Amino acid sequence: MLIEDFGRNDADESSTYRISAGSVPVGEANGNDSQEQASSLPYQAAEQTYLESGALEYSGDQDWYHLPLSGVTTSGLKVLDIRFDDTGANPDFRYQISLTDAAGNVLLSHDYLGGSTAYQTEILAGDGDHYLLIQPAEGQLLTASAPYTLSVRVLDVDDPAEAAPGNDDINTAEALSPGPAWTSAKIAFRGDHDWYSLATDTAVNRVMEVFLDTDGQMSLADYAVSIMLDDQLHKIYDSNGSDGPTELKTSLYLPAANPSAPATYRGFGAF
Ligand SMILES: [Ca+2]
Ligand SMILES: [Ca+2]
Ligand SMILES: [Ca+2]
Ligand SMILES: [Ca+2]
Repeated sequence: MLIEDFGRNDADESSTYRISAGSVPVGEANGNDSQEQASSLPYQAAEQTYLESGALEYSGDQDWYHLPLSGVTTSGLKVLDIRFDDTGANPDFRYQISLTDAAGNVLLSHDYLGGSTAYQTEILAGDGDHYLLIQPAEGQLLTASAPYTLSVRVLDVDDPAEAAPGNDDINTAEALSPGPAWTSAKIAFRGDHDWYSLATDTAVNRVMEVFLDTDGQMSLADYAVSIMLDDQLHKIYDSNGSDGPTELKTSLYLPAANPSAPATYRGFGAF
């Protein structure tokens, strides 16, 4: 350990200080500081959840956790319900939570501010086993132990529209038939985009009506519907979906196209 003046050596005055150093017990010291050393997330069968509590306790502490997802089979989509909370011991400390799949793809990177409400998200799992990493956010200094709790529940989510090739982009949009019939679907995970296309008769002027609702059920997502014709035409959304059922509707004027024009693509997406 070296103590010295830092810079401005031409203006030094004598100045006293005191220093103390000692060792303290920690939950783990260099026990899981790399992906190779990742510790297993303990599985609680009763809650069907992987649960762990830990702490960032020293400079350079990284906490890697191994999720043995290749051994978990689902009939639908494998979605991870991830929850993270601090215990209020170190408010304003910024944690970073990262999730990677077996191939090293980063599926989630989130900064969590200590003292705020628990973080929860649902992520579509990739292939093979996964890894969760808890570390201080970039630029965040560690001056005191920063404890946390972490839980991961593996959900089996039924969303047939996501079967390959899925409907996550405009090129794999699912065709809708014009008319009063409803198509039921689901926003199944964070970042789920559901694209639909609608072929319209362009010989005459028309008004297109679009309805999206949750059939009277509480909505668990903030829904947005964008209606595209070459470029974005119109967007409707519910910025606080969780305050009750969602009902969105809109009407759009679709002018007749020049008969010599090529067929025009019209679709809309919700996310
Ligand atoms: Ca630790
Ligand atoms: Ca560690
Ligand atoms: Ca979907
Ligand atoms: Ca989708």
